[in-house]
Amino acid sequence: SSLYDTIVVGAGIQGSFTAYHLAKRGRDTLLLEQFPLPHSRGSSHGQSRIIRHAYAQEHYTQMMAESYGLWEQLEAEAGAPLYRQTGLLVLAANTNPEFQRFCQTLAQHHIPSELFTAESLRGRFPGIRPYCGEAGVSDRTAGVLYADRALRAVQDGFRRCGGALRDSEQVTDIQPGVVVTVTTSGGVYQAKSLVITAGPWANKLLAPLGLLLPLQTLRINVCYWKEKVPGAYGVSAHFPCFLAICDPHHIYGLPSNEYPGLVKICYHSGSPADPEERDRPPEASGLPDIQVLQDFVSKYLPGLVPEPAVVEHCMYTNTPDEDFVLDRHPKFSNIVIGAGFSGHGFKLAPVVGKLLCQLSVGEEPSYTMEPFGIRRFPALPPAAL
Ligand code: PYC
Repeated sequence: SSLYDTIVVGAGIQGSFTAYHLAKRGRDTLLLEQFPLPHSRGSSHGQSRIIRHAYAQEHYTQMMAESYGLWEQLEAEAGAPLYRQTGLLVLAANTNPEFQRFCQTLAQHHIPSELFTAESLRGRFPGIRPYCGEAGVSDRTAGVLYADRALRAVQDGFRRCGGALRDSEQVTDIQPGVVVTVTTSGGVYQAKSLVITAGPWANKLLAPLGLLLPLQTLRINVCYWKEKVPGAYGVSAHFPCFLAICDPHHIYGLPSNEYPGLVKICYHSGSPADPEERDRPPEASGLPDIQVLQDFVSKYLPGLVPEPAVVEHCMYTNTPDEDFVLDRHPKFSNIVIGAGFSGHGFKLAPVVGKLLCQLSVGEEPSYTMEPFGIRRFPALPPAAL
C-alpha cells in the first residue's frame, strides 16, 4: 500500500477543494471518488449554482468575502469563466424577520444592495408580479457559478499541484489509527490523516467509525420552466437570481442561460431518499414540491409556462439547523469530517476546503468553528463522544 499525507474520500466540490488546498501546501494527497467522473449522483453536478454574499446568518456572509476571492483565483488558474454576475433578489413580506436579517447583514458588510417595495419591484422587474406588502432586497455581487466547469477546474488544479485523483473506487473499509488505512474496490491506501466529504454517503462511512450524524438525505427536483418569450427572464435581459422566503422552505431561481428559453426554479427541499435510490422514479403522489412551484410560478412569474419543462435531480444532505458539519471525529482526531451542506454549500466550497485542510493539518482554523461543531447535536450517542 502507498502512504500519503492525507486521503480525501469524496470528490464532490467540498472534497475536491479540500484536496486542492492540501496539494497547494505541498501535502501528498490522494482524492478518492466512488463513481466514474464526472457523474450526477451526488450534489455537485449540473450547470449552475447561485453565488451570493446575502445570507441571514452573518457567519456565511463573512466567509463569502474570502470565497469570492478564491473563486476568482481558480478562474484565473483555469483560464475560463466560472462565474457570471447577475445580482440576486431576496423576496419576502417586508415584515418577515428573516428578510430583515438579510437586510441587516447586507448593510453591516457593506454589500452593494438596494431595497425595493412591491411597486418599485414591478417597475424594475416587469417579469415579477409582486403582491402588496411584499418587498425585495438585492445583492448586486451575486450571480451564477458554472458548477460542472468549476468542479472540473478545481480537480484539474489539484492534479497540477501533484495530487492523485482515483475515481471508480468505492471505499469498503476504514481502519483508524496513527496511520489510517483505507481499503477501496481498487486498492489499499494509507495516510497520516483522512478527510471524509462523502455528501449523502457520509453516515455510511461514519457508522463503522462509531458516529452517526443527524443528517437527512433528500432527493431534490431541479425544475426548468419555459419562457413564453425566449430570453425575457434571461441573463442578457438582466433578470437576476432570486430567493423567495417562503414557508416552510424557500424557493429560488436562476435566469435562463444554460438551457436557452428555460429558467431554473426549485424548491429548497425534497423527499427523503437513500442516495442509492436516487435514480428511482418517485411515486406519482410524491410531488408536492412541484405543485408548490407551479402555484408560485403562476402567481409571481406570469411570463413562464407554469409546468416544468425539464426536471433533473440532485441530493441534499441536511443537518437539523442547516449549518454545515466541519469538525474532527470525536474519537479519532486525524479523521476530519465535512458534511451536511444542506443545499447551500457549493458557493462556500473554496473556504470549506480551506477549513477542512486546516483541521487536517492541525492548524487553527481561520473562522470560528462554533456553528459547525459535531457537539452541537445533543442526540448523539455518548459512546461516539
Ligand atoms: O444557497 O443560494 C443558495 C442556493 C440556491 C439553490 C440552492 N442553494
